[in-house]
Amino acid sequence: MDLIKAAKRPVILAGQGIIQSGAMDEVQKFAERINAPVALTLLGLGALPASHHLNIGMMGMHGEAWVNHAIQEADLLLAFGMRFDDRVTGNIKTYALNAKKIHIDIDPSEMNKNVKVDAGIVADLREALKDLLDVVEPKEHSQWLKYIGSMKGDSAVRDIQTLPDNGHLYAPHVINDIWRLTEGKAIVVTDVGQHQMWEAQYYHHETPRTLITSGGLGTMGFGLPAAIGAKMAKPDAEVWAIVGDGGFQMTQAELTTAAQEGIKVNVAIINNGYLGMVRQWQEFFYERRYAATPLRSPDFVKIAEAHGLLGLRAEKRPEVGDVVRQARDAEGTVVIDFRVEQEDSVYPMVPAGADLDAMIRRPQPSVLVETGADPI
Ligand SMILES: Cc1ncc(C[n+]2csc(CCOP(=O)(O)OP(=O)(O)O)c2C)c(N)n1
Repeated sequence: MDLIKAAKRPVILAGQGIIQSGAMDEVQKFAERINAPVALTLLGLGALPASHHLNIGMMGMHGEAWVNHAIQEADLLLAFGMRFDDRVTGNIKTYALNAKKIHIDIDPSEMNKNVKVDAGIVADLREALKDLLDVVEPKEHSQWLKYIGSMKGDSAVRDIQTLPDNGHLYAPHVINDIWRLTEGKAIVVTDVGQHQMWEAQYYHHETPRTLITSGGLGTMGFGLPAAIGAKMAKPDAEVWAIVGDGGFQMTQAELTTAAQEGIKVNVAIINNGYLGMVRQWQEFFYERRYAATPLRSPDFVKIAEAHGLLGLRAEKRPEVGDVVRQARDAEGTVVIDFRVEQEDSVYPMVPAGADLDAMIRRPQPSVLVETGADPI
C-alpha cells in the first residue's frame, strides 16, 4: 500500500494469469481506482478491453514503443499474473531501473526469478486483488497518463497508414480488415511468427480468450488444430486461424478433420513465401543471408479444394473485404491464401537482449499514402 501511495508513475503489467484466475473485473476496478495505465503481455491481450482508456497496449519485443518507454520511465510496476520473460523485459540489467516492483503470481517459483521485486505476493490474483480493493485509495495520475499519450504522437496511427503505395498487399492491412469485418468479435487462433505479432498489433481484443496463441512455447503448427479445438469448445463462435505459410504446412492435414467432422473455421494464410520471422532476423542481424527461409508452398487454394473445401486468394487490398465476406458466409471451413508483401517486417522491434527502449522502427517509406479511409 505504501508503494502504491508513493507512486507517481505507476504501470500495471497485465499477464495471462489475470485471465486464468478470472480477475478481469478486479484488474479493471483496481486500474480505475488508482488511475494507472495498463500494459499487456501477448497472452494477457483481452484481459482488459483494448478500447479501455487505461489500456496502453502490448509491451515487449514487438510491443508499442510508447508502452516500452513508459515501463522504462515508471516508478512503480504492478505485475499481475505475468512472469517477466525475456520477450517482455529485453536486457534485464537495464529493465525499469527506476521502478519499485510489486509482483502478484500464483507460482512461487516466479518470485524474483527474472526480476528482483520489492513486494512479492504469492496468491490467486483475484483473491489478492479483492483484498487490495478493500483498502486501496483512489489516486490521480493525469500528468503521467497525458505524458504517455503524448509519446504516442504519430506512432498512434503507426505504420499501417504509411505503408508504401506499391500495389502490394500488406499483412497488417489484412489483419486489420479481418478485425473490422468481424467487428472484433471473432476468436482468433494464431500460429507462430510475424503474422502472430501482427495479429497482436492489429486485431484489437475486447474480451478474454478471444486470442488463442501458444505464447512462450512458440509452437508452429498450433494454429489450425487449435482453431478446430476452439470451434468444438464454442460452436457458436466465429473462429479464425491466422497462420503463416510455414506453420500451416506443418499441420495442414488437419483440414481433413475439419472437412470430415463438418467443423467450420476460417483459415487466413499470411503467405509471404518465407519463414518470415526468421527471415526478419536474418535481414536485421545477419546481413540478409536468407539461409533456409525462402519457402515454396503448394497451391493452397487447390489444397482446400482437394478436401472439398472452399479455397480463396487475395493479392491486392481491395480484394480482402470480398474474400473475408465469402469465407464468413460459407458453411464449411474456408482457406484463404493472402499473398502478402514478401519482405515486410514486424515493427517496432527490440533486438534480443537489447534495452527495452532501444527499438528498431519502421524506416519511413518514400511514398506515403493515407490508407486510413475504409476500403471495405
Ligand atoms: C516447430 C517450430 N519450428 C521452428 C520454430 C522457429 N520459428 C519461429 S517463427 C518461424 C517462422 C514461421 O514462418 P511462417 O509460419 O511462414 O510465419 P511468418 O513468420 O512468415 O508469419 C520459425 C521457423 C518454431 N517456433 N516452431
